[in-house]
Amino acid sequence: MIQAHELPAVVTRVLAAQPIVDMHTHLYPPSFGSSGPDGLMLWGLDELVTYHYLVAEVFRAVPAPKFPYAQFWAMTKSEQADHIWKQLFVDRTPLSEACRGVVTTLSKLGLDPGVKSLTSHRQWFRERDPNEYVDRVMELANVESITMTNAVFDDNERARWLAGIAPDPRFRGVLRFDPLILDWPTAGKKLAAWGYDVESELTDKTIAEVKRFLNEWCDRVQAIYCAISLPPEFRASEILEKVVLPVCEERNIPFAMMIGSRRGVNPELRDAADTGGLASVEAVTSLCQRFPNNRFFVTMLARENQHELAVAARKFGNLMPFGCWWFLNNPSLIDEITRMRIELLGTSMIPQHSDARVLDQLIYKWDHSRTAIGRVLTEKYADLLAAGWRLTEAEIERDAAQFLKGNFLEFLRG
Ligand code: RAT
Ligand code: ZN
Repeated sequence: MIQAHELPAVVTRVLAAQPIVDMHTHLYPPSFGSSGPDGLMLWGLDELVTYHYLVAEVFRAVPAPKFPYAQFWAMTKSEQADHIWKQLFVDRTPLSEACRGVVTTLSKLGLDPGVKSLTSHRQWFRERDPNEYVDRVMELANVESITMTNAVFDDNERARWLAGIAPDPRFRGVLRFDPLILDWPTAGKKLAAWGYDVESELTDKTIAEVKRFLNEWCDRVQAIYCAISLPPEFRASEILEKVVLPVCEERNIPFAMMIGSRRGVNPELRDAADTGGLASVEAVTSLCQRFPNNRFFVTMLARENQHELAVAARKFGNLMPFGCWWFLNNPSLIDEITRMRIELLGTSMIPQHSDARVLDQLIYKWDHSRTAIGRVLTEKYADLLAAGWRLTEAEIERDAAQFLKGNFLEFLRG
């Protein structure tokens, strides 16, 4: 039985020891290309330092037009990294969450985060073998499985799948097809060019052909679920209801909706251009109610949507809230959201995913999240002890396993 004063140490130890199944990342194995401008596997120092969160932050430190966007994008990746390093890590204190993440990652890799120049670290990364490095990072982050985001409308990725990719047991596939739902006219033209007999109207034949497309690609990427990122205004659509949800139901896989991203508010920032907005939880509950044979993973980008989403999950067993996404992936917000979710849902939610784009980020994203989740759990267990519960370490282990792995895998199985 655990005493209150032992809680911080036990919770920290148990969370650290629990391997993670990361349910949403943008990571790829080396077989998708680990170098050059087209390689999909992003890893190493320059990618870490030019993460789009840090691109946004360097333009706060040295704003355009004083430092023109075009000048930044004309630089090589290493030059961009040097610029960001100087502005955010040398001339300023790297206090933001994304900056601290680089510091944590370098420290855990045994590299001095206090250097003025990146040259020697760059050399260290150059000497890594990408394939072995995946193992090293997964071991350091204690991540047992990485879930990819396989964007079928991305020409580079699509070509690689069509050329044939040997499966990598460390990575699992997820089919992502945002344009199909957000921009059917363009997506439909692409499908037609790829040999599917589709028309602009959603006729029975077109529905059958789009289903064939989704099924073929789910098979190809061995999709464990399908996914989309949606704007705040999102409402159900014909193609979602007549094509996507039936395919997910037939395949018995969940559909993940990441709701609230507003794309390209400042296009000059490229990958860092997007912002978030308040969305409608009703759009979610309506789907959960009308499609009881479908299962929905849902994360929302607006802090203001979190409470309503957690309440909705109390009403629908086919709704699984997950993660503190993107601008919510900050300790103060993880603390608030995780606390509220535990109070409303107990252990029946997935507190976090990494959304890592650069392999090395797994190290910090999970280190920081484990700490934030651990603080909340410690307090919740203390409250439970005060209420008269006798808590064992095995119970804490069971909770950690559900939060970091089991709830995701169970919801996949249905
Ligand atoms: O978190 C991010 O890196 C965003 O740029 C998006 O990729 C978002 O996570 C998404 O999956 O759409
Ligand atoms: Zn993402």
